[in-house]
Amino acid sequence: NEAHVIMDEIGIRRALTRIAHEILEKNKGIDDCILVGIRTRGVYLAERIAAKIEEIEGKKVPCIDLDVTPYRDDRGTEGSKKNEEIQKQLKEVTHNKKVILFDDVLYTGRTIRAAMDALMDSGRPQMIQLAVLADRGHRELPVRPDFIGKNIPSSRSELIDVALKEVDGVDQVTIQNR
Ligand code: 3GP
Ligand code: 5GP
Ligand code: MG
Repeated sequence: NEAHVIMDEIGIRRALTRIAHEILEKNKGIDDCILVGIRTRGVYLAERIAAKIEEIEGKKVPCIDLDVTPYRDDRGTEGSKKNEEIQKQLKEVTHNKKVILFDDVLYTGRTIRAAMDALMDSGRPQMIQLAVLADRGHRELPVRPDFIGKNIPSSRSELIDVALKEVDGVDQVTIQNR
């Protein structure tokens, strides 16, 4: 049951550098954009891209994090703060903005659906784009990423482990059987 390394530190860095350039190209710069990282690891991807964009473009881009748990259709929502804190915080920063969502792995698309719900509940973004480090397929909703670190065809029984320095001490994407 060994884990196979799909992306190492250098591979992740190059993929994120490419995505930063793709974001700048698609949006003709970074004006009116806001990066929204989905907890947990999407937050660090968004922060790294923001740092790269500042390096490349010399402009700061706002970066916030989003916890979509209260918006999921398939998870418990005990202590839901759906209608208060999250919305208030989001509304001020995302209204009329081009929102770029970040997640580490895209799978069924339900997390992204939940994230879009959270955003639409609180203001009206001009546009929503999606960036993921890994797309493993198996969508259950019509969700398609705009920016992809790596397509990782997987079987449902496999597990993709994303390790990022900020949380796990190392940058590495591996695949293994559950
Ligand atoms: P993340 O919060 O950084 O995305 O969902 C909590 C964590 O569990 C995720 O970290 C993710 O890395 C890991 N995980 C692994 N497999 C799955 C899965 O199939 N579904 C979900 N929701 N999380 C998974
Ligand atoms: P989805 O909602 O698209 O099914 O799954 C996306 C979310 O679930 C991501 O935020 C991710 O954390 C988690 N996830 C689903 N499958 C995997 C996987 O194989 N590996 C990891 N690391 N996370 C996964
Ligand atoms: Mg994730």
